[in-house]
Amino acid sequence: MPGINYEDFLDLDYEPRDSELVCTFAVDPASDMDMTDAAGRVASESSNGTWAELQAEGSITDLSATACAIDDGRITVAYPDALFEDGNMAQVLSCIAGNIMGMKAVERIRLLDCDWPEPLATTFPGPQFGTSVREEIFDAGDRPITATVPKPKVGLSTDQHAQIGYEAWTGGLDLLKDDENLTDQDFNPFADRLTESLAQRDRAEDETGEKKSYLVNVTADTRRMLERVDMVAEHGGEYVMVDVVTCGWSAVQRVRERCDEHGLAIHAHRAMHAAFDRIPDHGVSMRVLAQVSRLCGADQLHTGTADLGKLENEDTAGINEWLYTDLHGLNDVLPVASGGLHPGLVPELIDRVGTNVCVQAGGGVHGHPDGTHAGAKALRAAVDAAAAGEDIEAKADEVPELATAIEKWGTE
Ligand code: CAP
Ligand code: MG
Repeated sequence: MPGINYEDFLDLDYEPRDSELVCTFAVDPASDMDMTDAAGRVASESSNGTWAELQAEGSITDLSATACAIDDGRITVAYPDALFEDGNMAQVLSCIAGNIMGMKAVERIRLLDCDWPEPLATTFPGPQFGTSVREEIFDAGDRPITATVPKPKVGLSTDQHAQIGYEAWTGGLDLLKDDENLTDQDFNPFADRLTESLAQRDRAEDETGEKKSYLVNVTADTRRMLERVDMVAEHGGEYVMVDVVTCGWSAVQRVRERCDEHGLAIHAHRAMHAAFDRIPDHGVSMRVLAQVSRLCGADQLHTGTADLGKLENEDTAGINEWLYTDLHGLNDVLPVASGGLHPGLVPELIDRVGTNVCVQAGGGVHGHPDGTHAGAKALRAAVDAAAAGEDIEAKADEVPELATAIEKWGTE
């Protein structure tokens, strides 16, 4: 009986089967290791191998992954379908982004990309709505939908928060969004905020004749999240917001299941993603986190501002493109551009990411010299102009709030 050792996991002539999950890693081997040695160890440790050569007695199911290509610091690994449990993202990630991230055989390792095969991908639900929210909820036509998050992030009372929502909605924005660290604290309890904000939403809808909605942050342990999802449905919301990385994929899967029962959409915020994806040669790429979010069922997902805003971004346009492409019949995902945006940046943003997105601005709305309502008008005017291919400066001649925003923040 042959032993199972690291070399058994390397076969550069191997052609992955259609049913296999194929992952690409960037690998910097440890100083005493060459790329071939490192590749065998990546495939081994992420599937069924370990450091010791095994004497496999009798017949066992062969669940070995195969390192099948090495090219320019990158390795390709194919994983057999039977290695994975259906619809269990935690288990999948424990294989492909687990122990290998810390093994001494590599100096650095980054999971760059995954090619998800149909048998595995279709055990996940994918988004319930995806980009169709623009049409189905808002009837937004060719323009991006718009959102704003009250600032300061925390500390506003429930009344103040709901009032800001009213001003933003009546100023022309589609969505009010909670900030990531606002959940259910004493200064602004979840249940009160939900009901008061939705009451203001109804008022804003009556006054504007436009559909408005609220991204209320349900993030917590799973039990509390599910209770909050039920409350949102009961009070007539359309969405919940979940911080998908901090609460974990298994929790997201449960929320997706519950949202399906209620017909609620999921807005995926991604706080902590940079702990995985910011160092370019280590960790898990945002591209893969986006893939995981889609499989688990996020309808809209923060993917950055294509480098226009305040935060580091990884290939926003490329990730968005992937979120739109066919994935074995699963719905697509609406990308959300957010982080340091203001009206003057919108034309360039839309140039870089297109109009099938949500444009989200906090400081760039509430920091307007004339307040939230004026800031909302300015952002909506900028989005309308850019989506229609009109010059933003010409639009500013018609919309004084936009002129003031441009005067304050410029157009770059
Ligand atoms: C934006 C934001 C969002 C970030 C998240 C903030 O506020 O509310 O959480 O955009 O980052 O707290 O920073 P501003 P990303 O509009 O005032 O910048 O979208 O990259 O995941
Ligand atoms: Mg935030």
